[in-house]
Amino acid sequence: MQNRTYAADVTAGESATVAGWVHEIRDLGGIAFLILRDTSGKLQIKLEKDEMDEDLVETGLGVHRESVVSVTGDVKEEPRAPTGFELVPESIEVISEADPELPLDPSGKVDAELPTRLDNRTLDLRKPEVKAIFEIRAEVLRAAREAFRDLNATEITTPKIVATGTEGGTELFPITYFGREAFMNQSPQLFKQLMAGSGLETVFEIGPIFRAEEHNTPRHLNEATSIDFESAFADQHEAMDAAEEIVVAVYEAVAENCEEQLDALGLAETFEVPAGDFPRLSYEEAIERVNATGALDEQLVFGDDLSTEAERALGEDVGTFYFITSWPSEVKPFYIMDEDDDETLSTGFDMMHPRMELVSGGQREHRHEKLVEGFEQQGLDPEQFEYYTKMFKYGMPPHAGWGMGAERLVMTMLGLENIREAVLFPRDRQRLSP
Ligand code: AMO
Repeated sequence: MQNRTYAADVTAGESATVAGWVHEIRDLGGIAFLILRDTSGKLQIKLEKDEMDEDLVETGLGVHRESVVSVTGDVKEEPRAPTGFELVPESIEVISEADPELPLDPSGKVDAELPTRLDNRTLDLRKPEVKAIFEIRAEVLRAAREAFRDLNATEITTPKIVATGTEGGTELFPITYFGREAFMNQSPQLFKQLMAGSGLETVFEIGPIFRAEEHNTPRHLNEATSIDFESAFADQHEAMDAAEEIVVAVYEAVAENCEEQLDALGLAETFEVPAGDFPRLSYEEAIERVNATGALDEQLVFGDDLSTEAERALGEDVGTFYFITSWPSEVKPFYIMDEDDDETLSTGFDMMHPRMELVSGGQREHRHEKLVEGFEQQGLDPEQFEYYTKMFKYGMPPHAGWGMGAERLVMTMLGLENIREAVLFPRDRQRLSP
């Protein structure tokens, strides 16, 4: 729209055309205020019943909340107005009239349940504290991309329609691909490894992953966004260093560039950038520590995965981001390499936020024979993965990497209760539209 000025950018003493939504109409009798809201903020529009053109006042007072209007007039300084400015209108044009029955109140005066919010995201994101989540999410992804560039990583995008799964444990979503069975990809795992063996060496991808998780929890989605990293000639320790760098970099960027958004979320005073040097506990140390907290009814033994309760107990005990390293080989997938001196232990690691797991990774098995053995041990048919294993015969360097859940990163960063709050249009057991 030509000549449009954002509400936050008006200058006293100048004429301006502003456009946005009718946030509120305050009718005080002889005088009334139309509060206009746009992406930058709000602006008070003054309507004086006896002084101004009757039609103009009627239009301003008659328009329903959340209608889209454009208003032209002179901007005046007005200390009593919420932003210190007020616009005295010469014309008001109603561009798109809103139904008086709104499914959700964007002014936030009436709270809405999450399902109602998710059904009406357009209206929901008119609230500053909800819009702030997605502005911060965008900053997280932007900063991650920038930090990957510092790690010399090239951004790749890999297929989401695939012939096989890779992440045992969660189910696949089958689809029909020209009459053949295919699946939605659970992880770019195999593709990113193939690229670590290519001339690119160090790669990253930010893209969707699909998991047919049966359970409905506040931390699982059926379509999530994975931030994936893979690097040739790296071991698990260097991969952990990279994960730590990315997390610190995105927190720093949010602290620096999202002051207004943190404020809208009530986090301006408490937001903390982690210092790095996250403790690295071995799996055995981790289970001993969980057992020592006494939080679990049953003691953990070697080979157990960490339940949600165990993760919570350990997170409270450690109190910062931390890694769990040297997981038992049997709980990690075929592509994770075992430790040199102990085949029962793997190079697999998880990075944890005190609330939950954010990252899984490890050094990869790059020796062809061992890799094929691993497939067989996991009950997978190596022939189906030949496109992948074959490349390990043509010069595959040692490599390591990880996957980080973008929604969990945002959720834990902002203290959101439910992961769905960090997704515009979440996919879960119930939700397929919008
Ligand atoms: P994993 O399956 O542990 O590892 O996933 C990595 C990270 O992705 C996020 N995540 C999810 N977030 C929300 N809902 C889900 N259903 C979901 N599933 C995963 C989590 C998790 O820590 N290929 C390996 C990574 C690697 O080794 O490089 C993998 O996918 O934050």
